[in-house]
Amino acid sequence: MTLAAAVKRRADELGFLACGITDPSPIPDGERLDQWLASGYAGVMRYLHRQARKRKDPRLIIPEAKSVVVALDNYYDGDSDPGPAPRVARYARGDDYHRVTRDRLEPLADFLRRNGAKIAHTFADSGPVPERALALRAGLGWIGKNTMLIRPGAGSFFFIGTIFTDLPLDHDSSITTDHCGSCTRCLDACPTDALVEPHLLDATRCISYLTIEQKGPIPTPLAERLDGWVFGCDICNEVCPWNQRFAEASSAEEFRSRDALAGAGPELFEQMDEEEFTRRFGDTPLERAGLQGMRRNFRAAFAHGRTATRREPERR
Ligand code: B12
Ligand code: SF4
Ligand code: SF4
Repeated sequence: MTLAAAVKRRADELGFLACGITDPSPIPDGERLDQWLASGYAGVMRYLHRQARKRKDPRLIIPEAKSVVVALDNYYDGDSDPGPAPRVARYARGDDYHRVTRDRLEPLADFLRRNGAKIAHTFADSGPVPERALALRAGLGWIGKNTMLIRPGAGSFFFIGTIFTDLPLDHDSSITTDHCGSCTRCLDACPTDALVEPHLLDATRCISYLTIEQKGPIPTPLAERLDGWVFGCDICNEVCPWNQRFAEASSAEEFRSRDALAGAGPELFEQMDEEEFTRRFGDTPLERAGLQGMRRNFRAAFAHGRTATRREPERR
């Protein structure tokens, strides 16, 4: 068995959904990133502009790296409907994935070290890594019209983790087949029309950005369409037939739903101070939005309830 095959077998034993290997050479889709940034679609996520060179040329991230091991970490928490507001996106109902997926990658990095790697650096949304582009090139799936990396037979409810290593491993070839076909369910279902065309997301309209990344008020026309979401949004994943058909609950205990907001009323964050917020949510993904952000999100989501915002898409 080649070392590359052994790495994949180890990833499977460790519970990853899939594992592929690519190299850190410049990504062929760098122009997409430039155009996306130039269109202003990144909004206040200025770090994406600052990291653009490295995102386009991953050799700049760790110059000694010869291979990138890419692993998909399933976070699907079962098919429970989050109900009306407050709705928390599935990826944020368990422990904070930045830490969890990196911790889960560590035994795989150890395996590389035991096989001679001097460098085995893990990332999970924790650096300037073009994770979808590398996963695409590692043959792990295709980029759907909702911009997600989708894996045939698995869907898209997973995180993408990477290990940059100096080991020269056999590389996989990318899946070129686009399995979206004529489907447009994600574009039709997006409540804020953030998917401006297939494969093109205006993040400044995306509920995930509006409730987590940006710290200002949520513009009224978009706040009216939050559809009950108070942290992230799953709609363009939920409606995808590949998830409806293939998503299976993760076996990782860390991703089991412990949605601390289930059943919470609109007043939850109104009286809370920073100390209590940190005590209750400090080690959860909600920490990223902060107390002020969660207060803002609750006000908007409860003011414009889930059913009130259901509407026909404007696009077609
Ligand atoms: C910024 C960001 C966001 C922004 C912008 C999202 C976006 N679509 O760009 C916001 C805050 C809106 C967001 C939301 C979400 N995010 Co986010 N996000 C990121 C982050 C940090 C950077 C993404 C980025 O660079 N975007 C800019 C665009 C231009 O780049 P890109 O999407 O990576 O696309 C590249 C390639 O895919 C390729 N490409 C794009 N389209 C096409 C089409 C074709 C045909 C081809 C060949 C190539 C190609 O070219 C692009 C440039 O290199 C990544 C982590 C990372 N380090 O990369 C996570 C990441 C993309 N997010 C993730 C997740 C889980 C989410 C949410 C589901 C969370 C939620 N439930 O709320 C939503 C999904 C919304 C959506 N439809 O994308 C996962 C996605 C896993 C997956 N299966 O794809 C990532 C990879 C984090 C991780 N480590 O797992 N996110
Ligand atoms: S996450 Fe929600 S708001 Fe963002 S593109 Fe998908 S459906 Fe639209
Ligand atoms: S919902 Fe349809 S168009 Fe959108 S990503 Fe899934 S298969 Fe592709």
